Amino acid sequence: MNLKSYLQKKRKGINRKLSDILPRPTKYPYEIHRAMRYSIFPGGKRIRPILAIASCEALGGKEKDVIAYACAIEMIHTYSLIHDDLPAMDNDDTRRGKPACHKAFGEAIAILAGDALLTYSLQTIISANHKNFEKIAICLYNNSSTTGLIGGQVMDILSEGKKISSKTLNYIHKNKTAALISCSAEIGALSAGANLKDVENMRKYGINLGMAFQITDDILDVKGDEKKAGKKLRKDLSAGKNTYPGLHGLEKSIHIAKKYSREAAKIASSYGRKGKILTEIANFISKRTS
Ligand code: GRG
Repeated sequence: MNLKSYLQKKRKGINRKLSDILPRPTKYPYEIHRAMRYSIFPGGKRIRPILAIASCEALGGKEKDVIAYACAIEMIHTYSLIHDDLPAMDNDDTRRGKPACHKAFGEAIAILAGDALLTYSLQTIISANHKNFEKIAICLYNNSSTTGLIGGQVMDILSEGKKISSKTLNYIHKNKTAALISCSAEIGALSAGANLKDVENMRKYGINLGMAFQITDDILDVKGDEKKAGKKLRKDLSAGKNTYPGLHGLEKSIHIAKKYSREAAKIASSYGRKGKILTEIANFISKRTS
């Protein structure tokens, strides 16, 4: 199966499972369940849950072993997007091609929808009751907490409008973005019952992939569709955002993104045919255009 068909197929399965797990919009209190579903569907690229599945499959597991965890990761990712869009944080009006949750439901419900998705992620992990569920929970919440996603977000906010070192920018990118991507690949390995070496390899694969992903995201803001990029770049500059091209220049940023991408592909390709999809994802990540 080629990468495009693989991604499409996995996205469908993930959306089906998310819809099964999350409370129906007809369940009382309706507004919060509608807001959660509004932000989760139709969703974005679903790169994190797809990675969890691809890593599980590369290590001999099956989609059914990991799908619940993959959904829990997407819930955490979506909660972080809802909160990031709030006026107190990035103050974005749109997300995933439609009004941001706080624009559609108001700030209070948006905060609660983010909180509820975070809470549901834990319920989902516990209910799945996998033999490795404690390790999976520790991995997911370490990487989402102040030692991961939240830590990166805090440093990003505190660095706004300041000139920061490349060490600080790497800390932000590693924690805000690469941590959740890396733990997706790691959780895939844990769900497959992989050995310590393979779990560690998937963690390293994910860190490299996550860095390539975020630096490419920074680059796309500069290089992408001229109109959109111009608008976004102006917004980033006015908000004093710190980005790779801002600190290292465009050419060097492209070079570094490719380096991370190559390193991820090298790890994945050491798994031969089984690592094919992970290798293709790594090769694609720094070439993506959206
Ligand atoms: C509020 C705790 C907290 C964290 C917010 C996610 C986030 C941290 C900020 C959003 C802004 C941003 C550029 C984050 C970097 C990570 C990133 C590129 C998120 C977008 O991920 P995609 O492109 O989104 O995978 P989709 O919509 O495709 O799922």
